[in-house]
Amino acid sequence: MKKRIDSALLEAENAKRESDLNSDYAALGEKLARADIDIETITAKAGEFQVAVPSWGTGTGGTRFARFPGEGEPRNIFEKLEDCAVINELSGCTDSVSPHFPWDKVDDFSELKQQADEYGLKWVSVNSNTFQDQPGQEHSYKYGSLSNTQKASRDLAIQHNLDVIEYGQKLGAKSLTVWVGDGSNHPGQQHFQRAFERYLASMEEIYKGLPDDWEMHIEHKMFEPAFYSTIIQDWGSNLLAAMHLGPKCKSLVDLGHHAPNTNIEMIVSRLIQFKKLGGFHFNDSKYGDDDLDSGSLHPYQQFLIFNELVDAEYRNQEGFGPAYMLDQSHNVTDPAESLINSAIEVQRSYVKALLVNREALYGFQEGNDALMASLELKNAFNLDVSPILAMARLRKGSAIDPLAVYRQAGYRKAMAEARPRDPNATGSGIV
Ligand code: PSV
Ligand code: MN
Ligand code: MN
Repeated sequence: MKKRIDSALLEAENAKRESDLNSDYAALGEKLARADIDIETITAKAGEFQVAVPSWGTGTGGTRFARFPGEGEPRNIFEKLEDCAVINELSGCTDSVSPHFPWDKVDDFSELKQQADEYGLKWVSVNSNTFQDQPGQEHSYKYGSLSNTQKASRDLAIQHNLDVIEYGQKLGAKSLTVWVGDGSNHPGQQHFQRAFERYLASMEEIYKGLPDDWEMHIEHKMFEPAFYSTIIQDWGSNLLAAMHLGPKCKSLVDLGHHAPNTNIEMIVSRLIQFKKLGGFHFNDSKYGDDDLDSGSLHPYQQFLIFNELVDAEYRNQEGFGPAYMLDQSHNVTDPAESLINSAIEVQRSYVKALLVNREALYGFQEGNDALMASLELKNAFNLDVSPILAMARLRKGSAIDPLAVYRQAGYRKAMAEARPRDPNATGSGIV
């Protein structure tokens, strides 16, 4: 497999840390063994865990006020893929990429697929973009796309989604994620029911174009860019649409798309129960769709979500198999560093959730022992599983300390030279 980080450097950095890791791992293994948990089983599962990287996350995001790009940022999808390869090489848990069209401009899909294959990267969900007009676009999305009152705009948005499915097929992807910015800013501006009917009719056309082995994922979002109402404002509308459309359509949960304090883990449980959980966009937030690094503010919430996911896995819940992905906007960090760190934080939540004694928890729940039930979760959350994560990385040839290797490699500096900044470049993910 083609590498972008010097293997000699990676091995030397790992060698410096290996003996400390072995001691920490042995100590944690002993501790877990006292609770009848086999550390090797957990480490093997950690090694299997993967979360996809969004192509747009590899560049500085920006806000609606400004964008402050860093040196050496990728200028096209091929360079974004290069950064995704680095992120995966070091973290060992991001073996797939999710592209966004037409932000990602591709002339030759086979060339792009070949580059991904060489890096051992897969393509997962493809994302359509009908939340902004493209230069020269004939029928605007200013008043909505799939739910626009004007048929010509709706048709354009439908056709774009069908095109995106075709691009995805060329790359070997298996799902389409649809998020639209449709909504209204003024009470009375939009007839709620008619707008939703138009949206559903448009989505039916896209659904018809899905290949047999594909899924379609709908992303709900409470507000922004529309600030009074949004067509798929929450998981309720999302689920209604997914149920209306059929079994290949499922709901996607982006953590930042809910009101603060929403019990997201319970939404996740409901979607699991009705076989409608399509996937996740992980990120963290304090106020709205802040798109901050995963687990940077609410690691316990992220753990509680994984508690539901691992529970479904444990119970062999039928129809369960969500796609995991990051969806973040990096404004003050090196995007590659944030993505490495965030992927590991998501993996950390998964591993901690594996430590919960499910049968004990069910017993506390049945016996209405609220305190012991909550401690069963809290004790798992409080355990530092870093040695497991580091060991999983070491065993697959990734870095014990990914950020240290990234910085030692001087990757960003090298890219600043290799990728002189295009003064006309626009944002690679400003939403
Ligand atoms: C919308 O806020 C969103 O979360 C959707 O996933 C978009 O595709 C993505 O952000 C674009 O940045
Ligand atoms: Mn998202
Ligand atoms: Mn978002």
